Amino acid sequence: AATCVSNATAFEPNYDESKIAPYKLPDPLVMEDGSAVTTPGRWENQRRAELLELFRKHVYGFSPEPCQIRSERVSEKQVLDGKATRSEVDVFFGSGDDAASMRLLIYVPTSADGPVPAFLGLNFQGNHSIDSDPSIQLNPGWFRNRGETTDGNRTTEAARGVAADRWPVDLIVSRGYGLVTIYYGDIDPDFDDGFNNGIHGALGDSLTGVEDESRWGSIAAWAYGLSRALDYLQSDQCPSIDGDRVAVIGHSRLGKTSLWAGASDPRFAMVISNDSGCGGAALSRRAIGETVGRINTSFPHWFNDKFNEYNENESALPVDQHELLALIAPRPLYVASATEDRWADPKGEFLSAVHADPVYRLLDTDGMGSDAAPEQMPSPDQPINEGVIGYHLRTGKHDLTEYDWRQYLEFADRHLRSSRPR
Ligand code: GTR
Repeated sequence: AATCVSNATAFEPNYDESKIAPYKLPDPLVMEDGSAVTTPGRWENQRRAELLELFRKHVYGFSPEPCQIRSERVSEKQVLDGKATRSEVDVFFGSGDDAASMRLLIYVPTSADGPVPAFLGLNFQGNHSIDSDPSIQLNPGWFRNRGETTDGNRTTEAARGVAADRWPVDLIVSRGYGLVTIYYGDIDPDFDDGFNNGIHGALGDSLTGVEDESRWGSIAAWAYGLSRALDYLQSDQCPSIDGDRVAVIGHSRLGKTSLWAGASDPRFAMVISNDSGCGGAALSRRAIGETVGRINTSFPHWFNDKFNEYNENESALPVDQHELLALIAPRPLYVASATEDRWADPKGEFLSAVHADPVYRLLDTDGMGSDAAPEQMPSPDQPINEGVIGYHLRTGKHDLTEYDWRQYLEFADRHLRSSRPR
């Protein structure tokens, strides 16, 4: 993203593997007291909870308990030559008239003969950037400035349809899936205001008994919004989508967000991390490309304040990001990287999946497939997708492309096709 160097002091990223300081990853299958986790029950009942708590305390922050939601359908229209029904639905964080809200843009295939599985993901440039149809309302909220698509932190008509490449609606719907997307700024505007705006401001008072330094950052707020969207998709208000078969997807900072959403909310049936990098899938201890210190300097609001203690001090972290992936086990997880996206450390993203594999195997799945996790990174454009953890390294830049989507659709065909009893 264009913002990555704006407010930085001199920072030279390291891209040289030989300069990585020796590190030891924490073992997801060893409790903090040193005892081994050797049964699925001990993982589920003890270690998983312990790790979640550690990520809340040291990395993403504690979020409030789920609030009540209510919803209001704003529009409904047949689109794509009648192939899909598109609707806009406002979901409110709370029952009061003045509760904060986010707007869901929802596509459902019209040919479906029952509730469909769906992808749910936040978008960067507004729902009106997914599709150039002028009947989608321009989002009235705060936007990071980005060329002619914005003017003084407001979106402009020029933003219509600009992100259509990242959201191949026709392809998704033709394959029998629904798509639900939300502008991330509806939940929390992406700038540092001391955690006061967005739902931080609206719901923050309900978060009590948490040290200031461990209160929720923006990634946790965005993930909280995704969980409330899932509340809606699982409710009677949304009969066309099967809320038990929702894959949460995100790119980059929103990939970090989909991982935290999937880790903290086990109702997400599948989780996709597209080029999520530092604070997402990439191992922090490698410190290749973007580092903990760098991300906390550029984006002080994404993580909790305590995460700053690990700037240039990653080995002091009680967790690393493979354990975030492990929190998603045994549910299907797909991690994707891109060859030119060195800032996000593709190898660190791959290794994270490899080191989450033992937890998946303990939980009786085939992890990354075959008998053991792969030792080598796959070649570009050679997905690993036989198991319940998928991975690919796409040729090209930091982006979410049709190639990526085709892999996710194939993976979803394997794992989300048949409905599961609730
Ligand atoms: C960059 C940031 C990355 C990634 C990216 C994005 O500036 O350094 O961690 O999140 O933004 O979200 O596009």
